[in-house]
Parts: sequence; structure tokens; C-alpha cells
Amino acid sequence: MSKKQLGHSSKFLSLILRHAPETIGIQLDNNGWVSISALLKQAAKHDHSINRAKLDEIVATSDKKRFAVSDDGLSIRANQGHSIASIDLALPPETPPTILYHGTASRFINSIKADGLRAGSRNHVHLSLNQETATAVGSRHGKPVILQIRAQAMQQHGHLFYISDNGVWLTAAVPVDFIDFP
Ligand code: HQG
Repeated sequence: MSKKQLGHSSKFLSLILRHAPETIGIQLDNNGWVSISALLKQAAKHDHSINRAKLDEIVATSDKKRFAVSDDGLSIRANQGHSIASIDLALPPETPPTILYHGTASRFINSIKADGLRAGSRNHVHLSLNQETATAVGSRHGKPVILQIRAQAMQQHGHLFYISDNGVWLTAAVPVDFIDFP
């Protein structure tokens, strides 16, 4: 399987498992899981044939570990990035490091200064453990700007933090008081 083909199928799976399962007629459970056999059957019906070996290869080679297969091997979910409001990843709240990073684009800074960080179309604001990752995330949107988030202070003020299975820190929103701009 070429890298390009894998990337194409990985994008398709992200779309289905994070945002739009209904487009191929499947439903995710409350925690975002779906039966792999149902997923593959419905994907094939919608012109996207993926066999189990290919699915396992996508899960194993995803550079960011975007997907998790359940321990019994029967179900799959996306580890983060969902926009479906009813999905609760049921992650336990965790204590974050003192500082987390958020990579954004320079054109968003004035709006972030006014409103803080909003989850927008996703269920959480995504925060990175290090500046390198934040730079990569921000570069997707334009000229990257790295914000420092005083995460532990936020937690002390009652904000909850979670860590996805692939190491992305998640929180509902970041008030501007906890953001250090460069
Ligand atoms: C910005 C990728 C104006 C926010 C990445 C971001 C990540 C505001 C954009 C994951 C704002 C939303 C998520 C405000 C936030 N005013 N703009 N008040 N508050 N924004 O893509 O964090 O490859 O939804 O700064 O690696 O860029 O998909 O979020 O620039 O982990 O697995 O609004 O997506 O992972 O953009 O990226 P996104 P994100 P995958």
C-alpha cells in the first residue's frame, strides 16, 4: 500500500469517525466507537473499499496515532478531533504541565485577544506539549504564532484538562487571562 493511498484512506476515516459517520450510514456510540465490520461494510457500499489488513496498517502507521482499536479488536474510534457534540471520549481529567502550547495563525490573534481560545467546530481546544508540535499545528492555518497557556493555573481555577490517547491535551476553552502572547 503506497503512502499516498494510506493517507487518502486515513483522511476518509478521520472524516467518518470524527465528523460525519452518517454520510456512509453508520452511527458512533456515545464514546465514539463503531464496529469495524459495520464501518468497512458501509465504506465499501460508498465507494471506499478498505479491507481489515489495510485498516490495521492505517492505524499502525498513522503519524499521530489518530485512531484506536478496542482491546477485543472489534471496534475503532478516532482519538481526538471530533466535532459531533454528543460524543464524550470519557477521558479522565488529568493535571496538565505548568505550560502547554497552542499553535495558531497570526490572522487569528486579534480575535483570540478578544475572546480567548474557542473550540470552534471541534469539541475541545487542542493544546500541545511542546513548541515544535504547536508550530506544525499553527502552520496549517498560515503564519504560525505560538501561544503559551498557563494550564496549571487554569486547572486551579476549575478548568478540566484531558489527554487523548495520542497525547493531545484537550480543554473546553481557554480564557484570555491564561494566555501569554509572544
Ligand atoms: C483558532 C490537527 C479566532 C485556533 C492538529 C485554530 C490538532 C480562534 C483554529 C487538531 C479563536 C481552529 C486541531 C478565536 C481559536 N478567534 N480564531 N477566539 N480560538 N481559534 O483545526 O488546534 O491532523 O479546529 O487557534 O494537529 O488548529 O486533524 O484546530 O487555529 O491536533 O489529527 O481557530 O487538528 O490534528 O482550527 O487543530 P482547528 P487546531 P489532525
